[in-house]
Amino acid sequence: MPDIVTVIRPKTVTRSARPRLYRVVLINDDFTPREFVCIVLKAVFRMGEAEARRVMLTAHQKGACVVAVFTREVAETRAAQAHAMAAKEGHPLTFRVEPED
Ligand code: NFA
Repeated sequence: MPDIVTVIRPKTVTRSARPRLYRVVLINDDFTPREFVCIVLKAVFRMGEAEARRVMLTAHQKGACVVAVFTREVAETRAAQAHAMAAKEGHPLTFRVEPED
């Protein structure tokens, strides 16, 4: 005879209407080729050539540039994909993920 298992489910699950958002920030370095940075931005963040170039150049000149804003899981996944793509080619390219206030 199987045991009888009673599962108590909450009638409502309270979830924040607006989940916290996180910025993916491109960090400048002295080694990763500019063109490769653009390739990664286009592949992982679905940017066009002009947008990728603008973001790459801003990071190059200012030290960092916001790439996009996502929920936490998406932001961390994209940053990891972009970093993996660079690491595979031996480039030190890095991204930071930070919460928006
Ligand atoms: N500073 C790098 C170079 O001069 C280009 C770069 C831009 C790297 C943005 C990382 C982020 N080759």
